[in-house]
Amino acid sequence: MTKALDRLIDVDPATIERYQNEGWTLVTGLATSDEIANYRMKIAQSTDRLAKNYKPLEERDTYGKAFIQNMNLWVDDPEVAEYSLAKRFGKVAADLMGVSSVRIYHDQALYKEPGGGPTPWHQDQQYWPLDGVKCVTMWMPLVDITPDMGTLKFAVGSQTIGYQGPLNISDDSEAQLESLIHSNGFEVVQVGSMQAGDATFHDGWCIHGAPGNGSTTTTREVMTVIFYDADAVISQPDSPQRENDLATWFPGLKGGDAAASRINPVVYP
Ligand SMILES: O=C(O)CCC(=O)C(=O)O
Repeated sequence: MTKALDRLIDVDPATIERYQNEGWTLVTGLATSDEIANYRMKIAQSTDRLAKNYKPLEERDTYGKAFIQNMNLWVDDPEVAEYSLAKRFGKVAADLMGVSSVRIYHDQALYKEPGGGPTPWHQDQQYWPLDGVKCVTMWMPLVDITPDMGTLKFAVGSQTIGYQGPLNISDDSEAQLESLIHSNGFEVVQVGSMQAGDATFHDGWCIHGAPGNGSTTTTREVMTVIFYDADAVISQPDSPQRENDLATWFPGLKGGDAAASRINPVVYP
């Protein structure tokens, strides 16, 4: 029997070209509402199990206000693993990056609570000891969302400028990257309303962020999965965040090793 989410879809060449030029793209209807209904519940249960004690929103810093973040849910629950390791998602990631095979780096649930703050501008790959490696983040809402609940915004084409230094998500990354976006003349686009099961994909270097969640009642429930070229080699970590990620997501490995620990299985093909 075919496993859930193993039905593959083809990405049209225009979408691949847009992703490669602009650093991001939207794929509508990547998962059906029936598929999402099941995994949404499993992801919420796993999020509850992994959740730490959160302070009230007003007592958190800018990063803490942006979302409740829980990582590697697929290791916590075999049904979430069906979702995060789904061939359907892995194939889209491989097609967009133009590689034959991808591994998972990690998944993460990002719940922006009602009244939750904006997500400052940042580049994902500055956290990862994967310099020079093709990486992509899939970002999928598990409920229908409108832009004022915090759909992503992207600085179009900003992946072309690569690493801009170790700038963690913070007021600093917001200020520095905002000024860089202006000086480079990058157009900023925000994704419109999305249905549960639609997904955006963004390049590891594409500068992105999100507004706060203006809803007073509804959490922006999002699940993300990060994929990278399965043949990648780990780069020498050159910042505390990359040291930390190396120990967390490539346990037992070091710079120069194949980026293939026991928690980075090949997802596609
Ligand atoms: O969900 C958000 O607000 C930000 C997500 C993000 O930056 C990412 O998935 O790379």
